[in-house]
Amino acid sequence: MGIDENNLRTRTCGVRWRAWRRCGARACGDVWRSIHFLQRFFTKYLTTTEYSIDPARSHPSAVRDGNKRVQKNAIYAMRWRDGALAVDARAIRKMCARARNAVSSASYASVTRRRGAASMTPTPTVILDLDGTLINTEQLVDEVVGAVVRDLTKGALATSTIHDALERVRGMRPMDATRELISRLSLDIAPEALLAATSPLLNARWGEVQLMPGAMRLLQHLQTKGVRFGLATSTPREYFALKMASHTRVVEMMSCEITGDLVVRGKPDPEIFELAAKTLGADATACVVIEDTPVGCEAGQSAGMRTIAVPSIRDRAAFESCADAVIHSLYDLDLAKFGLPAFEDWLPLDDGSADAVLPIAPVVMRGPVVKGFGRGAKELGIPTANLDVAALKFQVDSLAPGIYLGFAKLRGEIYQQVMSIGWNPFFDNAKKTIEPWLLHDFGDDGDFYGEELELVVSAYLRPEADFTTLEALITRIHRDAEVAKTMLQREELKHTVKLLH
Ligand code: ADP
Ligand code: RBF
Ligand code: MG
Repeated sequence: MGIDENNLRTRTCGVRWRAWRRCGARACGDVWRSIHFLQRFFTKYLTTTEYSIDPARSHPSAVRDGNKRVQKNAIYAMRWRDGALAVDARAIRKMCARARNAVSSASYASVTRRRGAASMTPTPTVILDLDGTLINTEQLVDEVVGAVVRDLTKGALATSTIHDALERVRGMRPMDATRELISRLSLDIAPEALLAATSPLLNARWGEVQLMPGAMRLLQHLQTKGVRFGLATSTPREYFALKMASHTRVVEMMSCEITGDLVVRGKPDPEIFELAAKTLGADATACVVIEDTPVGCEAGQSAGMRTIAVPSIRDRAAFESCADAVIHSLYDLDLAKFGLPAFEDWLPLDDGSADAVLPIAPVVMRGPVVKGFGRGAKELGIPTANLDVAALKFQVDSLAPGIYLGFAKLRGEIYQQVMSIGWNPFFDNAKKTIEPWLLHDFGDDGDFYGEELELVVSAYLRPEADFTTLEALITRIHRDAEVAKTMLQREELKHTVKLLH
């Protein structure tokens, strides 16, 4: 048997149920909107074990029988998503106020799962890694620790050997990583001594690190949808404060922050994720871990959790056995695949295709047009007016590698542009490039090397991809340009042109 419907109606809902009717069904006026209203209500405010209305299941009978039936379906829906539920009066009042009519009285009520009730899937809890996942520390670590190791070995090791070893130890606690690095590179130094050399240098620079692209969007989305989330980071508490000094908002949003010093064994041991789940009151099977390293994914997997990898290392194959999904950046998270509420900020193209673009906080970059690899126009028939990545490091780091659209200003004129930022996997470039294709035929005036070019990057389109043939790459870039031309006319993106000087 599921939840006793009458009991639920009187005890849990009572006055509030009438308020739902008033605010939801009646105030909203139609069946669909009332379903969505209730859905929002459940996902937003019933936070202990998240319940939600399934519109797909509610809809047919709802349409047939009208609003009364919709409300009944809400109850059924709760039964489908059974679990322990606590409704907090403040949240209900807030919800009702938002829906215009404040509820006159609401008291704390709870519905407890009954024996034998159908087992339901609660909305998962999300456990996030910090370094390389939410904050961009990895380049800094490679730069600082790499330099110390080079000094130590007096140039005996190739830069790529050091870099590979650093990638392998990513995700571990500082002392664990230092030990492992010494062992991998056969360094002649005690771990304590190496750590004493690197940590003051890093501590002096943690303040520089930016949030990873898409990190704040993800956290805000989870918060809005009432999904619980917390941190499980190998960073010890003393570094944590330094790293987060300019990102206090991120810390405030977390329901828990488990730092590396709180566990006996660090990642890849599952202990840190087990402790995070316990602190969040979640079952391991209901947890989704987001990680950038194989070490972290292994830890999550060993804890019995599902894992999403957003690799900060080049070797994507290293995640094959330990991640349930390997994505390119946080922009590409498919939350629905993990039973989480999907992002709602993608703008679909409305042309029957599945294409969509993701508006982002616009990024402006300007500088002289520099030489690239010299193949855009020649090999692809697609010239790209490259900007200097080194001079635009801050802007480039605030964007995930990928394909974007926006506007360009050149010689006082505005153009639409579609661009790639990254390594061009088809050509396997070793160097990151910024490559905007201005959507205009310049004819004989088409040489602007050294001239000042200003760009606004307004929306994300897709990750960089590899292709089996050059033709496939060219076809895809032409499609990107069509998408850009259409979407840049939309009000949601058009206004970003004003950011150009
Ligand atoms: P590179 O590898 O040096 O960037 P490309 O083959 O990509 O060379 O050609 C880019 C150059 O082509 C630009 O720097 C610019 O001078 C010229 N160009 C002509 N038309 C365009 C256009 N529509 N968009 C971008 N660059 C263009
Ligand atoms: N290169 C890739 O290797 N993969 C891509 O998916 C890709 N997409 C692109 C999309 C656009 C809109 C543009 C302008 C370029 C893209 N490129 C991509 C980069 C292309 O390989 C590069 O511009 C040329 O090699 C010239 O350096
Ligand atoms: Mg170019």
